[in-house]
Amino acid sequence: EPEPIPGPPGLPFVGNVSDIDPENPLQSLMNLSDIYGSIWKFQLGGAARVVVASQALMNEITDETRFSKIVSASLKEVRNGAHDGLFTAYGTEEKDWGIAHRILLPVFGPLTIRAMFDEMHDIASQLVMKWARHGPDHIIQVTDDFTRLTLDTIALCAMDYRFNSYYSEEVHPFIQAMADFLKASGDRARRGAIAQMFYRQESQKYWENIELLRKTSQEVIKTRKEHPSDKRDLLNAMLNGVDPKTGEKMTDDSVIDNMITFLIAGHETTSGLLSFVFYYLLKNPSAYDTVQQEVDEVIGKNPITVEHLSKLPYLNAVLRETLRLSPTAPSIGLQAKEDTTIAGKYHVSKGTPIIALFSKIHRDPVVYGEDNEEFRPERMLDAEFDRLNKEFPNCWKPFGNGMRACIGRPFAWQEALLVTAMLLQNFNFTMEDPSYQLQVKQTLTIKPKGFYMRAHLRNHMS
Ligand code: MNH
Repeated sequence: EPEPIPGPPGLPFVGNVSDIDPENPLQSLMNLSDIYGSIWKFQLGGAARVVVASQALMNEITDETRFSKIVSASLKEVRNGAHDGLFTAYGTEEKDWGIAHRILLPVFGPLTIRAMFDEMHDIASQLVMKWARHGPDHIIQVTDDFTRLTLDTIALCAMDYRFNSYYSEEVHPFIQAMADFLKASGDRARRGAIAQMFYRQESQKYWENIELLRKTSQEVIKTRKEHPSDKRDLLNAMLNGVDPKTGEKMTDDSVIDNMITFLIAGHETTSGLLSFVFYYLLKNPSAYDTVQQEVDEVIGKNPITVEHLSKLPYLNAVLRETLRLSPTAPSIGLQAKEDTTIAGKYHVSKGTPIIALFSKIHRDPVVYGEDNEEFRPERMLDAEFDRLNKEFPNCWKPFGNGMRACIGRPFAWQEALLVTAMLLQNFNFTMEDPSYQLQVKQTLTIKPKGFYMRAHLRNHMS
């Protein structure tokens, strides 16, 4: 017999609106999971949502025959700008999703991503130069500089466009439009359609920003078509690739949708990852020493090459452990394809949004034990990582699930390995405020708030 899904009692009209802190919904969901357990539900705007917070239940809902991705309220707002680009497409049945997915999946394979190493290295070197020039007196705004890095990198690889973000305090109009568009998307989703009517000016700006993003992308395409190159970048792949199934190419509109998609999906998550990596390393000196030693042994004072990146198992584990504790895309939305029963006893109706809460799933004590809150990269070294994933399938899901999982994962991984290794090779870092306690800033993604550090060039010392 089905049992009711537990959850906080709500008010008849507003539901559980007072239980969720709009500034930090993630923390609210985590706190409520501590009270209500591995599956619970709440009401917002008259609609039920189910939260899943354990590995066992995550494992159940990763079954793509029973569950599929849902485009959440905020993703729907992003969809106004990115249409059925990969990230915001409704389903795998959408024609443009299928064509783009089949053309781009091999492009994001390890081999093609290796070909983008030089461009990634170019942008990463600029960051090293900037921090070297500024010296140890300069207080580094960690997330800001990593966001400049990841944006410039994805723009160079996807649009052949140099924003040169390090050189100016002013942001490029395209970047500003994108940032404002993303912020407005979140705000609009929270507000709902009726309240939205009171924000006419903001609304106008939102649509103007979308227009600017699409116009700029159109010009990039025009330029590349007028001056073809044989670069193995994302732009050429999108313009020239042929879908093996239908024989079709991506339309210009689909190229624009996905160019904007890559810029949106491809920078904040990686920037957040890099920021959290340095936060956790600085909070955990023994992990810091171990990873720096590895970099010194493998790369030493040599110029870093793409071959080095596969020889850094501890750094690899540091990235995994960082995304375990601070998954920068903190949750994904799923839905049952038909009315169903979860955990053998909870009824979930077709289409009800299910929030897979990574930050809880990744702390499941059944999987990660007593020290689940600790940053311990050793548990993420290949042998142990493989054992965990075998024994507890889907216990680590920061890149999402199945067909709709992150296509940019190898890109992000190469970039994060490269940047972290180069920075550790060149600098010793210190935390600006050693007593800093982690605070999280949440938009579509999460980042450490108010986290600053200093960079001391290493070759002065050896
Ligand atoms: Mn990425 C989807 C996490 C880097 C492009 N990404 C997803 C999803 C998660 C995710 C989770 C699934 C979303 C959902 O189910 O609604 N992504 C990450 C993380 C990083 C990341 C944690 C870095 C760390 N992503 C990148 C990069 C790019 C990218 C870099 C592009 C260069 N991601 C995508 C795209 C999708 C996606 C595109 C949508 C794929 C699809 O549905 O077909």
